[in-house]
This record gives sequence, structure tokens and C-alpha cells, in this order.
Amino acid sequence: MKFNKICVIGLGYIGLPTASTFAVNGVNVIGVDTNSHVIDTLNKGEIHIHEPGLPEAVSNAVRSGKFKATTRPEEADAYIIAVPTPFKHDEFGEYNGVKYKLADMRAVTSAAESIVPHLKKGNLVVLESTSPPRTTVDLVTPILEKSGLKAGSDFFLCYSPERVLPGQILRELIENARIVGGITAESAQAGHDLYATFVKGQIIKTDATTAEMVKLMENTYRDVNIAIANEFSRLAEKFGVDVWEAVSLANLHPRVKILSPGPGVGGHCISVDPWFFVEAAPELTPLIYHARQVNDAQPHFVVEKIKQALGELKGKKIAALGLAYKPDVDDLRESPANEVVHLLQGEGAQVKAWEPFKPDADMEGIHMASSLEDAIKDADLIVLLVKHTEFIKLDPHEIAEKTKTRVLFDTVSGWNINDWEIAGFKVIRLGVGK
Ligand code: SAJ
Repeated sequence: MKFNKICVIGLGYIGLPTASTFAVNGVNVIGVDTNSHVIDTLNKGEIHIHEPGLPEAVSNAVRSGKFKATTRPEEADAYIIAVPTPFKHDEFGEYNGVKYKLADMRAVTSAAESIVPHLKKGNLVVLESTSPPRTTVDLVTPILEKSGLKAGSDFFLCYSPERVLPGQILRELIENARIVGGITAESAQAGHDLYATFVKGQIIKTDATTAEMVKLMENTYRDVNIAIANEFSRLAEKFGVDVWEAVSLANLHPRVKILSPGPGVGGHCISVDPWFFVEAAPELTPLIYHARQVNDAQPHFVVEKIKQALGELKGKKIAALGLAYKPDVDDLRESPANEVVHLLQGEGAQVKAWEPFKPDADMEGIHMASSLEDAIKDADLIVLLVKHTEFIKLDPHEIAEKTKTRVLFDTVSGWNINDWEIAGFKVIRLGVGK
């Protein structure tokens, strides 16, 4: 199949790199987003999110004349839905006394509805948003069929998960293997042809529900593995062991790959997607549910440790380094660092947070420092919450001149203890009981 013009609905962390990659590969792309500020920014060739290489990709796409951003879909050969699927914050499910989170599918629903008036015979629609199992068949198909066309025979319909890692999106979009699940074999083939425009990794065809499940399995597998690393950090403290050393030694085993403990699991994917399985089948998912509980409780564990280090938290001044959900990104969504800051404040500490990737972030209830110096100047303790490269590279002697404290709490094993001790600091690390 040939695709001269496509519509990408949702211009966030996935939709925008996808749209600009199609455009620089010669496809006419209409990028659609409901946020008019995003549209104006993009049409000027600028961008609203931080991702290495993306500013250049978007400005090339706009200059080539192949990319245009707007608030409504238009007629096209193919439609890609890449809108967010967060969980609901005010509604929960319950099974045998266990409370679980529910997927908020409103954005997928309205994206699918916005395609209906434009849908023609022979079109392809691809859902990329991470979704609960059977969404393509049970939710998207009936909406699109309101057009009077039949999915699978009049138009093609696929689920194709994005699997790119924030920070490396543009490279992984091209190089990663791509899974295309069609509601029919012909749909999968049409999806294959679309992504063959730029994907250099393998493109594997399957059915839509398998593709949905694959995506959820990948992120759930990672969440469960981080949960065990976090549980190991607690055990290591109890037994007087350094968890970082123990993990690196265990990982010498050829079939063991333990992930890193930390202040918790954040972002819009790993901390959300496992709930889609729990919601779909709470009776079958005790492990997945408990892994989520362990990771969600990790900020509390960190705060308890900081309390032990300071004796008490009331009135103590704490500098929090990093609010992003992981290193070298500006995404603060579902960040465990934010949770740590809120919990510290709840115990009476005065926290100043410094996030170099979003210094102007307006986070409810969080006092943002104007600079690193401002954050650490009067601090009683500095807590490292995110392993941003620029934090790891800080010079301990320079920092010693800029702060009155000599106590550091490192939740991510980002700092070399010897270097900081030579500069006069005491370094407490998460997961170290020695
Ligand atoms: N984290 C740890 N320890 C680790 C690794 C990560 O605590 O050893 C934490 C991070 O600090 C962060 C969270 O987990 O708070 C998630 O970070 P991540 O780097 O593991 O994953 P994401 O959310 O940035 O991207 C994931 C990726 N999925 C997998 O690696 C299986 C990516 O490939 C997906 O495309 C993305 O989710 C997505 O969009 O679903």
C-alpha cells in the first residue's frame, strides 16, 4: 500500500517524533492536537517538549513543507492515534477488598470519533496509545464503524505499540523492532507497509490483541523487576549489606539481570501500564498488583531513611536535586521525586527543589529553587533524587563552598562516595546498611 498523506492524532512524546519522522521521509503529515498553543508552537518550527534531536527533526519537517499542525483531522490515507491513556484519579475499581486504578480512555475515544467523518474505503487506522487488552477490537472498532464502513473489509485497522525510550526516541523509532497487530491479516500488512516508510528494525505482523498484550507485558515485566530491586534495597539495609555492590555481583551470573533500586517508579508508562492488566483481570494479577504497591511505597521508604539521618524532619531544610521521573529528561509526570518532596513537606521539612530540565516548572505545593546554589545554600541535607548527568558531574569541592550542609542522601547511587568524603561530606546511600 502507498501512503501519500497521513494524520497523526496526538502530538506528545510519541506522536510528534512519529509525525516528524514520517514527514522527513517524504510523507505529507497532518499533525493534530487539541492544544492550540502546541499547534502554534509547532507551526513556527519550535517544540513544546524536551527530547534530544527533536527540535531539529521538527524544524526540518516544517521547512520541508511536509508537516503541518492543526486542531482537526483531515482526509488522509492513514490515521495514527497517539494520545495519552492515563489512569483515572477520582475513580477506582475494587476486587476482594483490593483497590485498583482504572484506565482513562477518553482521549482514545474522542480521537477515534474525530476520524469518523473523514474515513474512506481503503484507509488505514492505527492505534499506538498503550491500551488495555482488547481496546482495538472492543472500543475502537465500534466507534470507527459509525462511519458505515466495516473494519477489516472496508478499512484496515491495527494496533502498533510504540516501544521507544524517552531520551532516545528518534533513534529507537527507526531502529527498534516494530510490532503491527491487525484485526485481519490484510490490516496487519497495511500497517507493515506504513511503518516500512522509515523503520529499519524488523516489522512483525500479528493480531491486534496480541500486540496490545505484548506492549503491556514489556512494561509490566520491567515494573516487577524494579520492584524486586527496590525490595532488595530494603533487605540489604536490614542485613548490613550494600545493595549496589550485591546487585552488581549477582549480575555477574549469566542469567541474572537485576535492575536498579531507586526512589520509586515514575513516568507515564511503567507506573501506569501494569494497572491495565489488573483492571482487566484483578483475579489473575496478584504479583503485578503487589509489584505496583512495592514501587509506589518506595518514596515512603526513602523519606523514612532521611528522617533517620536527620533525627527529625520538622523545620529541617532539605535541597531536593531532580524532579524528573528519570535521568536527563524534562518529564515530571508521575515522578517519585515529587512524591518524596511532598512526603518530606508533610513531615514538616522545608524543601527547595532544583530541576535543571524544567527550572520554571509550576508544581503544586513545591517550592522551586531558582538555581542549584539557591537550593543548597542553607540546606541541612541534600537529597539526590534523579541521576541527571549534570548532577553526577558536580564537583564536591565546589559544592562544599556553596552549602552549609555536609550531609548527602543519594537515592540513585549517583555519587562516588570517596570523592565526596574527601571534600568533607557524609554520604548516606539508599539500600546501604553497612
Ligand atoms: N527505574 C528504576 N530502576 C531501573 C530502571 C528504571 O527505578 O533500573 C525507574 C526510572 O527511574 C523511572 C521508571 O523506572 O522512574 C521508568 O523508567 P524506564 O527508563 O524504565 O522506562 P520509561 O517509562 O522511560 O520507558 C518505558 C520503556 N519500556 C521498557 O523498557 C520495557 C520504553 O521502551 C517504552 O516505550 C516506554 O516505557 C513506554 O512508552 O511505554
